[in-house]
Amino acid sequence: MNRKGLSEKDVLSILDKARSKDTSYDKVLSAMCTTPHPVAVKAHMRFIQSNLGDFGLFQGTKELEEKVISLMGGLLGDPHACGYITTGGTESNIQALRTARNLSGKRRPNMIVPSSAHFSFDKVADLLDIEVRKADLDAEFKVDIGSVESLMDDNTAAIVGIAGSTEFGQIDPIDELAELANSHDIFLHVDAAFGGFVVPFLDTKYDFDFSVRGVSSITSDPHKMGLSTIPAGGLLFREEACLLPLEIDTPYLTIRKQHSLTGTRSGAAVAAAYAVITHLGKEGYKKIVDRCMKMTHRLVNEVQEFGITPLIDPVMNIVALDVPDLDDVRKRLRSRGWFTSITRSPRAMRLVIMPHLTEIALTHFISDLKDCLRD
Ligand code: 0PR
Repeated sequence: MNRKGLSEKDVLSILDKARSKDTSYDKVLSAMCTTPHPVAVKAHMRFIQSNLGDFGLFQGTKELEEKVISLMGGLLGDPHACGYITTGGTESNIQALRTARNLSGKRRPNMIVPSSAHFSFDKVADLLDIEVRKADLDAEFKVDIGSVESLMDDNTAAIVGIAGSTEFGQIDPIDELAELANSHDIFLHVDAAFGGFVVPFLDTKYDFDFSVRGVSSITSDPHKMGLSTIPAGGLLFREEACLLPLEIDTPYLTIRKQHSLTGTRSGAAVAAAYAVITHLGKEGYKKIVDRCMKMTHRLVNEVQEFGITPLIDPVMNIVALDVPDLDDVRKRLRSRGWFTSITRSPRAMRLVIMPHLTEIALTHFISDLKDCLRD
């Protein structure tokens, strides 16, 4: 550490230099985060000192958190859902499975996840010592119910379904998973980290949330399509009893008990989530999702004109395109500034059409993709 402090001007100039190396979102088609809504940024700055790790000191922020959970619960089929604002999808998935494992009482627990599950479930398996069993997908990349059933046994503590898979944007048949979970009295967790702020606003209706009997918990992240600031994930449970296995005594804080994985945690992210959710309302989110879906369909229609097809008709604003010479084409696109991503199996070009993408940028991308196929 330097002995004498630098002037504020010098520090800010170092920061600006570092920031200039960061990518602006203009040409990013690989991210699931986006530029936060301005109202979220304002709210975040107002609560920058707030620490929900000791929420007895921050009662106002705690009330906002309860309201956010209730608003998100309402959007996900149960305004009486309980839970808390996490650091993101990974923490929510860890905590949901921790609850499931502890409630099950199994000594050698396993969980069944679709093979399309996010890598956070591999972290869950390692951290919580739960065996992870990956179920096959059907031709449309939804989890195959027969495969889930064949992997279940007496040690199965939880089944996981995804509403908005990271790679394909697909929605698993949550109602069928719920039937399995109900008939075997097993915990069912739905990972809607991405889909939580998309699926409720699609024109097609899906049964994926607490309205399905048997769904025990849901991950849904304000810092993805919720347009809130990072770090804001959501973990929601249908029943208060699900919070008990997470409870830890905190004798020397202003509160007696804590359910969160982290100790100190951002009240700013909670205020930001509250601000953007109440400011946009259902109509605001619907407009954003409609715009992303319109651009997604436009992308698919226009690339089909030069022979590129999607692996499935897009369900949400994530597209997997079957592109020949995938690695070379991606490299060429990268040299033109574009960030694309891939699906693992089958390998395809994965594109996420986030709110930061403009129609003009999309026009350029489609034209660059066409050129890069020929280069
Ligand atoms: N569940 C699903 C379905 C996800 O897609 C993700 C993240 C998670 C859980 C984990 O969420 P957190 O990253 O909030 O813990 N999906 C993206 C990914 O890891 C996140 C992402 C965001 C990737 C921005 C790139 C990026 O630039 O692939």
